[in-house]
Amino acid sequence: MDALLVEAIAKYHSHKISPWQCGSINMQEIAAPVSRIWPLIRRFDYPQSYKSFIKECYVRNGNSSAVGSVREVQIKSELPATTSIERLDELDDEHHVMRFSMIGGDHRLANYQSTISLHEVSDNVTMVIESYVVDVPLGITEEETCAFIDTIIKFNLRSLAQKMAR
Ligand code: A9S
Repeated sequence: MDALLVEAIAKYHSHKISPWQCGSINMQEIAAPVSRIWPLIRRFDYPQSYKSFIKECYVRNGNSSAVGSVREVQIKSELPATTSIERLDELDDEHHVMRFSMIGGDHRLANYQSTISLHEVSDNVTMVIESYVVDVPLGITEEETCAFIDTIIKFNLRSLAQKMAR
């Protein structure tokens, strides 16, 4: 793997995973410059621009790009959950890194913490890296938990890639 990506993973995606948690890293190469992708990623108030499972999103305290902002995500009806309450933990416009946590909602992803970072691989190719840590819910295994979340993240990142290809 490219030395740049190894460094990025070490720097931004090396979460401490407690014994009751699991985590993983997903990557998606997108044929677009960081300058076209980052404006979509950084919109904490508008995740539905590329996240297909989200119907609506409301930011509670108005300023959506301030660390500490809380959003209420309304999930599409065909999914097992209806809402997720999420907090913006970091938004780094210089290094193109964003972190958020799930702090509530009627889903089973307790203490989900996600980091997404963008890396220019060449002048028109960006590598998107997304990692997470989450508590393993009672009744399902670590592998099943990560498989479920990886499927959603891969779907979101493919949607983003398709949106950029248009
Ligand atoms: O939104 C993300 O970036 C990541 C995930 C894993 C979102 C998951 C989800 O929105 C569903 C897709 C509805 C699945 C939540 C919060 C709970 C689920 O069960």
